[in-house]
Amino acid sequence: MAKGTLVQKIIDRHYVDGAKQQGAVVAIKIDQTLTQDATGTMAYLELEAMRQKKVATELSISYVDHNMMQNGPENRNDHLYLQSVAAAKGVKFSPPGNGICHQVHLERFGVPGKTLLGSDSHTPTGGGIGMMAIGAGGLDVARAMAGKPFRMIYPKVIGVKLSGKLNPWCAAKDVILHLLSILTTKGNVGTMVEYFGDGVLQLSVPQRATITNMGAELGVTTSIFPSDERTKQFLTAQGRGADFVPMTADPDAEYDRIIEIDLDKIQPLAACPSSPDNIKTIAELAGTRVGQVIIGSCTNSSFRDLAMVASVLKGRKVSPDVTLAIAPGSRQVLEMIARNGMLADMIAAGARILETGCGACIGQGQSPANGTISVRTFNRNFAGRTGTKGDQAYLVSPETAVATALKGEFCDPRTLDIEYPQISDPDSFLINDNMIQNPPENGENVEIIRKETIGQPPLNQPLPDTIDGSVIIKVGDKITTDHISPAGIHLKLRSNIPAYAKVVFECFTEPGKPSFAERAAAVRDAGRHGIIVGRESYGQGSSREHAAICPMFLGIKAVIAVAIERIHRANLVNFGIMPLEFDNPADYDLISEGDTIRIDECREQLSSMNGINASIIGADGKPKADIRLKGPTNPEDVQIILAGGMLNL
Ligand code: MIC
Ligand code: SF4
Repeated sequence: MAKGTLVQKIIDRHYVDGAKQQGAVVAIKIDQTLTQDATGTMAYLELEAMRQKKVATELSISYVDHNMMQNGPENRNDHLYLQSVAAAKGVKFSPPGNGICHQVHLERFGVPGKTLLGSDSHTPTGGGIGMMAIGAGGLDVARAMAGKPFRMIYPKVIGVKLSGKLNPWCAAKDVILHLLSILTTKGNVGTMVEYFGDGVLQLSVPQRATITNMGAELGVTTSIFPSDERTKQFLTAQGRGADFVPMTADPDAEYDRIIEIDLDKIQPLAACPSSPDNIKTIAELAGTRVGQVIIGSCTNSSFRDLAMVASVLKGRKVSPDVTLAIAPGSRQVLEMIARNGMLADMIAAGARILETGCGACIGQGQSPANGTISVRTFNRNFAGRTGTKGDQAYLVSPETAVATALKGEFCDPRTLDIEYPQISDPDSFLINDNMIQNPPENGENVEIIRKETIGQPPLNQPLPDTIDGSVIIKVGDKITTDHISPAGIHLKLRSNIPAYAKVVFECFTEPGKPSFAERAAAVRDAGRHGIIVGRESYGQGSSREHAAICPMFLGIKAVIAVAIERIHRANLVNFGIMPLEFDNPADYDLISEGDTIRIDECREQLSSMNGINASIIGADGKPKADIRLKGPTNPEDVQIILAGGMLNL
């Protein structure tokens, strides 16, 4: 299946080795890489550990967009390290203030038909311009920078056939929210989504990028649009017409599943707390009071989005009951709206203008008040991600957000007595790359700046032969990497693993009781091993490898779950933690926190790739049950785990 698809064509062109067979592991060449600061410091430390003199890709770029609060010296220390290591290794550098990696990459660097690997889960934004753009952990990106191919599951391809045209006030965001209501956030590992059909031409590149960006929430490997006339227009307007390559699927392309979406039928939607697939129509929510509206993030802060918002705000006033904050996605967008007066219209209406960057999306500021509703144009509303415990975050389109900001309550924008501002992409964007720093031809003598908060990635021990594992925590479905390694105020600890490890699973710490980190460290220091037990879709969300590195540092040897998400699974392997899945999902119920999981001859069992026998022993020392677990089924993963992680290899 999947013959003649865009996905297949790009994989064929980049094929290195492996079986071109669904579910098998295939290795592809990576043309471009991107990193951002919150995952980037570890990625470049890992690249240094590989003793790689210079990157081997066509283009590698390091963005600073996540940690920009600079509360304390840590963030700026990271920036200086990133800036200097980029120069030393032949990597371009996009400093704080230049914009969110995905938005800037789309505008200035993305090329149709190329492969892009990024240490951020929303790297598939590049699919909007026809790239095969994939999010991965920092170590995988470091390997790609070193010229190594990227290994992934040869995907199943879901074809999404678009027809018709969006009605006024109905947005690209509503299309992807609609798709999330169909496919949900779980069960899509090993799949790619490819858009085709007449409706595609109705969407501009930034609209397509909104859709592929939030494809990350489906848990698919990536999403992709064809490269067509609209792509050419966009690239030409970015002064990059020469980068255009037409790329479409064959007319008789075979998809594994086809989902048809009629754009005419799309209506304004919201993802309700606290999962991107908890979808309701805005009409259902209309009238509910709202305390905060934020417009921005890599999903919805293009020139089109903000120009539409400014046009609605012009001459009007934000409701006194809400705060409206707006964060432009890139300096290009900010400079354009500043020069054409739209920024002034936003300010005059009462909007608070935030720095260009991730900011509130990753819980850096703008936490909502307790018990109030926050409406955001972002892509994730995982519990607590706003920085407020018990938060109620809703994800909507910029159209719904601005209407809601004016009314102070959920408002279906179609009910506004305002003419819909039809914004088309400009014929030419304002091009100013003067912040991008190009590396010197030979960076060998560049001094790499390492202030005291820049640590080293910790090394693991080879996998022991007997696992005497204590179940440190048992969690339920859809545990995200935000649960495991929270960001927000802790984001500044990303370069300091011992400090960051202290907050692993912080959201589950009960007052007065020892934290996960304390319990795990006690087990580790007693010479035993730690185990995490999860259910469906464990490790959803971000690409942060810290959600593997910190548990590894705390002595975790295995994650046992019903299903583990793609990027997190790869990160576990890279740091020598066994990703194990229950042969019989019902066995999940047999395990309690504090039980012992014993795996004898673990190295041999893992190497057999034939399943693993384990026994559960209750906290009272009595055997409870014997169970079967599924381990990795490809030899490379097994070798990495046996060695105690990729860096040991
Ligand atoms: C996110 O949106 O969760 C992040 C922050 O961009 C992460 C990366 C990180 O944790 O640094 C992601 O999406 O991969
Ligand atoms: Fe930044 Fe949010 Fe996009 Fe992640 S999802 S890259 S935090 S804007």
